[in-house]
Formats: sequence, structure tokens, C-alpha cells
Amino acid sequence: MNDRQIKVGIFMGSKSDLPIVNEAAKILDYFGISNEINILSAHRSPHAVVKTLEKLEKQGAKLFIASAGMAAHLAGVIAAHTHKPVLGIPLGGGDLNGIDSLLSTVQMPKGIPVATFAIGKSGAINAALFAVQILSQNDETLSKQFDEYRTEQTAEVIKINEEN
Ligand code: RP5
Repeated sequence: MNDRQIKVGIFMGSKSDLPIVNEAAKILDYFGISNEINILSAHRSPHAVVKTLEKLEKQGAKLFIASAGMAAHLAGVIAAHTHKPVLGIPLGGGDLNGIDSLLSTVQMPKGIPVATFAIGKSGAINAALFAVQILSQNDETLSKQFDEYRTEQTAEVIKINEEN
């Protein structure tokens, strides 16, 4: 078994979700946060989801990001099996353009929270940034890195405004 330390465990329901979920992984990589992507479905491979979640917790995972489309139960199922924070990214692409996965992810019954982000790419990026914010509470270096990221983002916007 691979027992390298992992800070953030990422799950997605299908390989077709990878282009969007990669946006989250890219942010975590940028901040130097160890992460691992698993392609496992709450419906098609439920036992493997739980087994992998347990493995990631043993590897030190502090929180989980879960992304799925259609009847998106992946984040909720993961939240049911862990006491760590779960961040959910609903995906578009189905016949209902993500409204189905948004509602499936956000409408959790009381007692089992899933922090739900926007549909698609913005949600993936924001889920990863939120993960950075959580992890930076106990990590001064990461906190400074995050401050710099936000300062640079603001400077970019100002620059675009000044150029136009
Ligand atoms: C969900 O169904 C997946 O997360 C994916 O977004 C959607 C479609 O999956 P595929 O048919 O592309 O495997 O479980």
C-alpha cells in the first residue's frame, strides 16, 4: 500500500470529470499541498470509495474534495463516512446542465454537512482555495502564500483596468 502523506483527498465520479477536477488539483499543487485524485463513483463502486477514503485518512488527509455530475451523491457519501470536512463540486455536462448535481450536492440532510461550491470550473478552483484557507489556519507559511495569491489577483484586476 502506498503510504505517502496526503493532505487533501480528491474524488470524482468519472474520468470524464477530470478536466474540471484538475483545476482544483492545479491550485493545490501551486500551494505545495499534497493531494491524490481518485476516480471512483458513489454508485458504480461504493465499497471502493469507502476503502479509499479510509486509506487516505491513514495517510493523513485533513479534508476531502468530491466532484460528480448528474445525481451527485459522491460528496454526501464521503461525508457520511468521515468526520473531516468535505467540499463538494457539482458538475455540469448532463441534460440538466449541473442543476441536478448542484441540488444533489447542496441539499444534505442536517447532521452531515457538505460545503458546496459553484458548478464546474469556478467551483473546482474555489473548493481548492477554500481547502488552502482551512489548512492555512495552522500553517503560517501557507497563510502568507495565500495572502500573496490574493494580493497578486487584485493587482491583476487593477492592471487590466488601467490598460483599458
Ligand atoms: C457521474 O456521472 C460522474 O461524476 C459524471 O459527471 C457523470 C457521467 O459519468 P460518465 O457517464 O461520463 O462516466 O457519476
